[in-house]
Amino acid sequence: MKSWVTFLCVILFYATDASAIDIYIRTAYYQIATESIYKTTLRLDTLQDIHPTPYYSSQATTLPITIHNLDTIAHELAWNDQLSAVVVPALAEVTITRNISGTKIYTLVCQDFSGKLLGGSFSIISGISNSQHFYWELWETQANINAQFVGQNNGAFPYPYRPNVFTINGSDYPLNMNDSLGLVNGHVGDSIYICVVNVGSMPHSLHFHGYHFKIIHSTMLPNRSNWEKDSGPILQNDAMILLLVPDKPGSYPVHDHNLIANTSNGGYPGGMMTMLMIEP
Ligand SMILES: [Cu+2]
Repeated sequence: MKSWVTFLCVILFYATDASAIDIYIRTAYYQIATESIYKTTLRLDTLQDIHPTPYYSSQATTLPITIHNLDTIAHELAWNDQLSAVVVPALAEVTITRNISGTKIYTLVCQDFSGKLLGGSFSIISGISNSQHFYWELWETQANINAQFVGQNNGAFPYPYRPNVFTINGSDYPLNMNDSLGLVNGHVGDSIYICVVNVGSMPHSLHFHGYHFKIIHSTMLPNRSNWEKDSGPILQNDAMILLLVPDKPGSYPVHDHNLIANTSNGGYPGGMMTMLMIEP
């Protein structure tokens, strides 16, 4: 009997443990092509790395999330579909929960001045964990004033705002060609899910060459579900799931249709662009 109780306790412990996650907020300095910038990240590990780490949930659940703030200022976070926010004090942690269900993307976004301008976000994606999936976090910054946002609890949005660094998952084209999270690899006829999150300070508009995509989910524009398009806006704070089913092989670019965002410090082509690499 005693061993059965121990056994059940162990099972319960692991069942609870498996459905809780820890995320870590950090603001750090990175070199992207010719530019030096600061970026805020919310990652599933304590590494200093500019790449996002989306979490894929395989089942409907109530997910406890412990947010550890590694920065020396407080950060305020809110889900992009909710108004209420949570403050995580400097060098402290706070646990929140989120109900997860359906085919949907839930994105936590920094709301404090520093974290918002430095693009801090974290996504939980449900319903596609067993499918081919990719993730694009869109973020841009203005390198020559970017350091001024670090550690500021409040401030005025920069005017004029002239961003010159445009990134997908924290790197720009062609540096992002070895980003396995974002560079789409697949075959003709595959169902490829692409999650797109815009945590920049301007809308971005993606143009797919070669293929159409179907909008599976959009937080900000829910009435666009099932629209099939080759281009469309990704509004600020929106998180979308796009479905791509390639009808032919080929290597095709995807880029921001606002061509200023297709540059890296003024050089074209660069910035917010990646590739769809489709084999027969
Ligand atoms: Cu184009």
